[in-house]
Amino acid sequence: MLAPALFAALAVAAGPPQLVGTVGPGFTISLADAQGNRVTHVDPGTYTLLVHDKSAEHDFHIFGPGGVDVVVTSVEFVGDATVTVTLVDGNYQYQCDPHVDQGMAGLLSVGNAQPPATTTTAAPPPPPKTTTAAKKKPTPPKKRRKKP
Ligand SMILES: [Cu+2]
Repeated sequence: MLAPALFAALAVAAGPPQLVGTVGPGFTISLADAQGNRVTHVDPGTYTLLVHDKSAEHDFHIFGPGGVDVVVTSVEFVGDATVTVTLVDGNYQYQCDPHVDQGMAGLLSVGNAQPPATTTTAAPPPPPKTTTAAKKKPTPPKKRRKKP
């Protein structure tokens, strides 16, 4: 039972470390390591970035310090694409350009950089449960005037 672990250890020793981006098929974008664990921070260095683009409606764009500004997969593209990126200290953002406003973006901090306090992927905490304030409604965006 020890042999598979040994082979795995040998396999990861070769080449630059890999990052794996996934975009689609829904309105989701993510970044993981080669083992599939979500990544929000890495050490500075050169990485192979493999992107699985599962939709013709999304792209995968990463940008940040050190001149990194790469559209790895275009909006129309569906499939896998690989680029090599050299990451330096700082914060990088990866996003789907057409759908940033819908939350299709994530942050990757590198080296000594601290990620900003806000995240785009975390859901807001649920409102406190109350039984008496249930009738309170937010103000409607536009007022309607009734004409007699
Ligand atoms: Cu998109």
